[in-house]
Amino acid sequence: MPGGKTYYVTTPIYYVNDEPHIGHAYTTLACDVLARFMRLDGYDVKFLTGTDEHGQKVEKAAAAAGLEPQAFTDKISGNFRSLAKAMNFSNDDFIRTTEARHITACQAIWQAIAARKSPLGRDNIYLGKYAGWYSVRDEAFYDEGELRPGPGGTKLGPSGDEVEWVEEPSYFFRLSDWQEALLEFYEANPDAVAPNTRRNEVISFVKGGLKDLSISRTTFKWGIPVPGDEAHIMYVWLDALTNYVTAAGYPDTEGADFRTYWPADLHMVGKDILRFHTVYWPAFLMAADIAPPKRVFAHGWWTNEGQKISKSVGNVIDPFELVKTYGLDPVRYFLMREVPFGNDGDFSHRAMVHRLNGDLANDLGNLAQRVLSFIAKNGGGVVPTPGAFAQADEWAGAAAAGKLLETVRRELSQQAYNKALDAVWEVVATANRYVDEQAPWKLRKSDPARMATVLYVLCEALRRIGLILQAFMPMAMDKLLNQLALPADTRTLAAWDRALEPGTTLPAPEGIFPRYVEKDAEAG
Ligand code: ME8
Repeated sequence: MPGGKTYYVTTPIYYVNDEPHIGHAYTTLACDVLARFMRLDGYDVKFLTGTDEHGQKVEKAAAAAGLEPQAFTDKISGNFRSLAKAMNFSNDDFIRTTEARHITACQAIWQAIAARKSPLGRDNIYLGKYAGWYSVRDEAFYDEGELRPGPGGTKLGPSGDEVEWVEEPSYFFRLSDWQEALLEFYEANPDAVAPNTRRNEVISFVKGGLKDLSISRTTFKWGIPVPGDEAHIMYVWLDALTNYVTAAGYPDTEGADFRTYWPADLHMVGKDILRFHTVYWPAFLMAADIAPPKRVFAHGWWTNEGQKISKSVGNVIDPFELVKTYGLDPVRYFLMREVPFGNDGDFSHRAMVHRLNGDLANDLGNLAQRVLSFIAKNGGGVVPTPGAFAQADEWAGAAAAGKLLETVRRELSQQAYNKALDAVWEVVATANRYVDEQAPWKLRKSDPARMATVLYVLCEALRRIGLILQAFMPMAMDKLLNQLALPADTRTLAAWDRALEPGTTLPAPEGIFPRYVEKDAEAG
């Protein structure tokens, strides 16, 4: 799409052997909302997710399941596709790191890095020997100073998982030579790492000095062979990070896909994998003479009723269950609204029900319901014909809704989902107040022309709210816009100012957000 507006957004690729949980759903949802919003706003969007299938952790899990790693990953890689389906994610591609296109890209990026010199004129990749601590859970190397004692004389990495001592021949990436180039990159690109606290964290980490990074392993087999030395397989993080360029067609850097979508506009990640994405990844890319991504945003972590989520505690939140219990769009809404994006958040049943019954059923659902059923009963079931906007407050209400798009665009460009939603709900609240103040049920007798104007203003507010919220709650907003009889080709943001056609017949209104009723309350 030469010259067009394009947007490339990615999730991390998920460890294939994990059961999908709320953290995975959250990261991908944040990307889905942006992808949908940018599409509505006229961008040619590429939204990528997938599974991370190599490495020691997967090899061990396969062995425990009594399968060869390839057969094992083939068997379970569908779990994350099922999650995408259950959450109504609109990804354009799903990558598996065991695919041929990815193996080609990884070997090409290795060769591109190896073929070039570091900024200090040395080989970017050299053969050495690694001796140090490794966490299989994190697939990460740690320094002694980053460890703490665990049970029975073991040592634990920063994430609380046990580390093991590894000694083996290894290729190294000359990360230490990239320190200055990285600092210059952060300086020149103030938006490249977000939020700001994370940016500062990364800069001070890099300023503290970088050590060369082990990028190959020899003591197990499940990985991509190092070109030219097949006794080694590539370090799984170099392999995994490369997925983002694989999906853009690398190594075909002259191809349409790469030229259209690379550098990526946004890599969305959790805070635990910030260093990989904002230190190692841009360094690998610069070494291979590829532009780094424009932005990496690190979001926070969810806890469950105040407790850290972990398999051993048994409090993992299953997104499939959440959707079954509360409904898909309420879950999508809750995750994006409840927590300032970037901060940690707590999931609780109480908070979820509070949002569902409060924001969705009472505020937005009720607004739509009272306006649309009033029109069905008293307005002939058609889009009302407005008179003049006589009163200043009508202009104010309509103007608030009109400005919404600008606000939401600005907030979403900063991944401030909760602020975007706050702005929408301000309009919802203004509209609800407007209904109360204008009391169309009184105007019906006293001034039917004004009643029609008031109802029209409200339908227009609902149209604009619905247009924006399609990115967050696509199915529920489809229902709302259907009830306004809005033609499908005017459901994009290009039609923001295209007001409803008076006289259009409306379908019978129906509730959009059923209230959540506690099981015990139902029984009693
Ligand atoms: O890290 N709350 O994959 P992964 C919020 N394969 N987010 C959470 C979370 C929680 N409780 N728990 C996990 C990997 N996450 C690598 C990525 S990318 C080239 C390779 C998030 O399946 C976590 O922060 O362990 C991360 O962004 C994502 O889930 C996937 O984690």
